[in-house]
Amino acid sequence: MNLTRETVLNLAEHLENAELEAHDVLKITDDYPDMDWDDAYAIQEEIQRRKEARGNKTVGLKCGLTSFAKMKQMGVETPVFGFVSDYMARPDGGEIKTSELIHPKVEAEICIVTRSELRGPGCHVGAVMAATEFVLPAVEIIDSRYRDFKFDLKSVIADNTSASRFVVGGRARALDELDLRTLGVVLEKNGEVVTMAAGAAVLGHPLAAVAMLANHLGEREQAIPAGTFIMTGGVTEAIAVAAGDNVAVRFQDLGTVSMRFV
Ligand code: OOG
Ligand code: MG
Repeated sequence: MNLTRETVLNLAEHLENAELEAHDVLKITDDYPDMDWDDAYAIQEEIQRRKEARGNKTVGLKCGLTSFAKMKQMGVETPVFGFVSDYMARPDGGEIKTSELIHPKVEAEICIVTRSELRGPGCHVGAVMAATEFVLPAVEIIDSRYRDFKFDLKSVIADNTSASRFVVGGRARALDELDLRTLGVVLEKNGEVVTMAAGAAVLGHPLAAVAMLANHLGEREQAIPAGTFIMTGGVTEAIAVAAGDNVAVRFQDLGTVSMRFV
């Protein structure tokens, strides 16, 4: 840790206010070039603590920058981890207000709910398979608080990996009914196919992202509890959306998740 506790608290407040008031800020590493990974996650943890103190429940964990398309789009090579809160959830087929957001983008994500605890180090895809209760589809709406969506890894970790809204689809399937590597995902905006991928785009297997998350938490002496909803990261590049756009993502074997931006 290179930042003082006071700076961590101030940066958490600064970034969370930008989220809640929907205005952009400059990336924090411009002013704090010496901040390290632990500082970045400490700022994110303080944002989580602030939300929980206000009564918002943490309802899931997210992996980000796990697909080659996303890494290429953002110019980074390392996955990042964050959380989602209850107030970020929107119903399938519902409306998403763009006035509450800065510059939203949508991502198609393969998600799981765990049935037993996962604890690193040494967590691997097999352990994640054994701990998976079911698989379900989701669309994440990311909204970096940084100007023009430009950031480096430490800045985006501190900003809770751009977490903003998410929509979970209604059809859950058992893992043994699916091949997550070949599971196809087609993203449509206003009735046109704009991008598509298969599950293997995420680190070769989406559950590898969950193993990385367990190992990341293990370094901090934390575990993924049983019953945790986990988003494994966008399978394609993120797609910018604006008021008036309709998005539908068709997941092979898992149904369609849709939403309208107003
Ligand atoms: C960071 C969050 C990325 C994903 O699924 O890759 C993410 C960003 O690109 O703003 O959630
Ligand atoms: Mg995402």
